[in-house]
Amino acid sequence: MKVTKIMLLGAALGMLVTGVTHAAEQNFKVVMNAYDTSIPELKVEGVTVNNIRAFNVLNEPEALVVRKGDSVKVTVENKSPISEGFTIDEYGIKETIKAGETKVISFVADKVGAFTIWCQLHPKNIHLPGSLNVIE
Ligand SMILES: [Cu+2]
Repeated sequence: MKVTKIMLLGAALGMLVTGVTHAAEQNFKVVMNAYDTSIPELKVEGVTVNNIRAFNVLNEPEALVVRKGDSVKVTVENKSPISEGFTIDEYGIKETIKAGETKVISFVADKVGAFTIWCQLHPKNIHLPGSLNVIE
């Protein structure tokens, strides 16, 4: 009983060490979701404004964490009703994904740091930015 536990622990540690020492392949699925923020009626200082249509877009998950040297594959599905962008300046990535489409974006994480994933088509207060975190 005790020997089995020690062997299992040894195997788990071995897997951990393997994960740290070898560059891995990292696969992510990111879904761009639109959240309705429409306001049917708004009264401001006696003025009534009707039917303000708006939405926010979120990349889910927002943060991707990888290790330096990893081969990264991000499958991005756009569930927003309009085209959305996926840009990481420091990695030279700038993609446009049409409504309902899915794109696969691949790169090697050769630069360490925290990089903004943002949409080049919309303001950052509407399409909220995410991050790519590449650690040593
Ligand atoms: Cu966008």
